[in-house]
Amino acid sequence: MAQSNSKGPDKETMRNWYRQMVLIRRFEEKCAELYSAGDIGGFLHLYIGQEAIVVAAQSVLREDDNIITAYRDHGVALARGLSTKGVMAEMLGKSTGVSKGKGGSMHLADKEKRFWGGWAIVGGHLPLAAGIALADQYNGDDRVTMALMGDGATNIGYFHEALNMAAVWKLPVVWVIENNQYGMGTAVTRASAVADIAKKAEAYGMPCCMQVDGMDLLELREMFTEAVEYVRSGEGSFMLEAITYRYRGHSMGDPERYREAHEVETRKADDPITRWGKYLTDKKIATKKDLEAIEKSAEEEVEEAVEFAQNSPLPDPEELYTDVYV
Ligand SMILES: Cc1ncc(C[n+]2csc(CCOP(=O)(O)OP(=O)(O)O)c2C)c(N)n1
Ligand SMILES: [Mg+2]
Repeated sequence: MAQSNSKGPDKETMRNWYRQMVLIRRFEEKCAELYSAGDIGGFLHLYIGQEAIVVAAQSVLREDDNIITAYRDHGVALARGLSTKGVMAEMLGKSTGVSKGKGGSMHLADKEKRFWGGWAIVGGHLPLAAGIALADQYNGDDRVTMALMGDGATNIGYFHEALNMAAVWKLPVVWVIENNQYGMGTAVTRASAVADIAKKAEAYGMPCCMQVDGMDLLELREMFTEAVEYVRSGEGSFMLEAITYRYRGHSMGDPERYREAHEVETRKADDPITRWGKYLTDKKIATKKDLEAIEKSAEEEVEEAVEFAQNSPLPDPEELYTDVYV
């Protein structure tokens, strides 16, 4: 998705970022409804509030770059350009889903788009990111690997092992911490010895201490641009921390006893979608009517995806024996 030129992004591209964020939001609101109705099973972790991060990240990546994330992965899949129908069908466990209905919410992936998943073990995908980057480095490809993770993942052994190897071998990875303030129900300040997570980069000799407002699309783009340029030039890894907030529970059914309702309400003033919409109208890049039309078209896309998913067949029982190692 090449979205900018030397003069900066054009108006259509900027409106498209709005559409991508709205699409993710509407998609997940619909998923919450379908989950409550029993149409989606397993776990469901919503990205609501964090949309600007992946849309900004994707806007500076090349189509052949790699991206990998944890279980809060619907936004990455949609921003990466996986079909809304295929992602929704996966949510419903249908054979037309991006993982043939066998992965579900936490295991979205697409090999052709170099979106390597969707991983449920906290931090478990970080050594994989290092391995993907090592393969590119070995083959002389100038691809960048972007690895997104939560704040909680930075307290896991995998994180420290992966960052150490990445630093020793100067692996081309952009490590993105999505600090949404909580790991399940534990506040960052209670779980991380250094709550200022961006500082952890220093321990591995990476540029320090890159922190960015994760609710601000333009600030994010600036930092991602710097990070991707640094990594692609062969300097090694770059770690950045995006300060964000999730408006919904950790997953569906989270009683949210660890925070007050007014905390969530207060944080809603920072909503990345409202902010970006305001920027577009203030700068006369879009009218309120344009934004409404974008919202309507995103809603229609989600409705069509639901219809497609509901009318799709379940995987054949024989599929239990395909795509397995042993
Ligand atoms: C190794 C491991 N330990 C514990 C869990 C249970 N668990 C699932 S999500 C989560 C919190 C992770 O928080 P964070 O990395 O901040 O990501 P967020 O959910 O906030 O996006 C935990 C502890 C797990 N999936 N894997
Ligand atoms: Mg978190």
